[in-house]
Amino acid sequence: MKLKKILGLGLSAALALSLFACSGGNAASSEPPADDTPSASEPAGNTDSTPTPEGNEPSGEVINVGFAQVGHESDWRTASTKSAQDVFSEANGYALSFVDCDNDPAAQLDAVRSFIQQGMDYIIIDPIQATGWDTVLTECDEAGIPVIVIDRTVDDSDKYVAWVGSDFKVEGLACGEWLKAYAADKGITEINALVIEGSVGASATIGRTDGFKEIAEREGWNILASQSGDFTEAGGQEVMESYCQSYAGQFNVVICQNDNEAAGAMTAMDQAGIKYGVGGDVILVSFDANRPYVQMVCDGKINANFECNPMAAPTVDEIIKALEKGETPETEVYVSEQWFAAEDNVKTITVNGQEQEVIHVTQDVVDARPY
Ligand code: GZL
Repeated sequence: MKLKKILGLGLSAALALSLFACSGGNAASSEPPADDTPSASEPAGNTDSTPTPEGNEPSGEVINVGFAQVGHESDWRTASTKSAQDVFSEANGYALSFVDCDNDPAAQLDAVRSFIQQGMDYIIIDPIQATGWDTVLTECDEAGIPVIVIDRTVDDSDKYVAWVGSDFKVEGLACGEWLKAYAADKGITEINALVIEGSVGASATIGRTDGFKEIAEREGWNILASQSGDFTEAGGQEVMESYCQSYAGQFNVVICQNDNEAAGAMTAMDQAGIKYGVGGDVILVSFDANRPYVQMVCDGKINANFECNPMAAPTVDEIIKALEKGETPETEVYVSEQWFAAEDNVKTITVNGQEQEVIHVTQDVVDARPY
């Protein structure tokens, strides 16, 4: 198995220029990953040390990819991992080295360094935390191994060739705008919210927290507490149990920053005899919109769910295949996401000047969910 090296400086400089040129468009592209991902029958990229010049077909040799995944903390993560394993398959011309970093930032850095040692052709990272990356990404750059970041963001280094993921602040803003419209329609004049945040230091947590807080401050809502449930069901239950003790009778909204925390929060509120969801005393909101939780929206247990699309791998495949052919790929791609609600009283919301439909969840909507 011949492992490819791409000239570090030459490639980085060229890609840095393309990154600069492409990053002018900050507007989120809501285009879903293109569905023209090369089919399994198309040859893999070349394996020599420079990108293929125009016109030369890739050699068809295997592309070696190392993927340092956050962990296995949530349904969302499972979907993200499955998408990567489906796309970076032997049939698609890849040899995937996958490391589940178990939510441990140090283990994730070790995984990336092991990929460098193994001489991977490409390294994919979903960063557990947004900072602490520049040293190891410099090592990747010096080794001439292009890095592609997916999902969460790296906020303290630009030494990667592309990023594919979500605008987490938009997700938080959408949650706030929906809640404003929903409360107005229901005649709710006071919002006393409890927030169960995701993992500390994760860009998903930072963005969703900042977005919701911005609307809460604009609308004069009270955020009674905001603690991390670490994106897990156990974490969500533990925080909600504490909230039920400390804020009994004081809250009418619970914001869970992912579905698994919402599952834990529901268990805690059931145990405390608190009625949530449609017709309940507490409005329950979640993020991710994995199918089982969109079903809960349909069933009225969750009032609204803001999708975070885990299917970045098909777009990463396109980026790698473009690089293999010496083309300049998209270097910043936002995955498309939808907003779901149990009732149809809020038809659309507008975030950053962009109006988007709020999908009223019926069983057909649930059945059509891809993950
Ligand atoms: C967000 C992703 C988050 C999900 C959680 O893009 O990183 O991590 O919202 C997952 O479910 O644990």
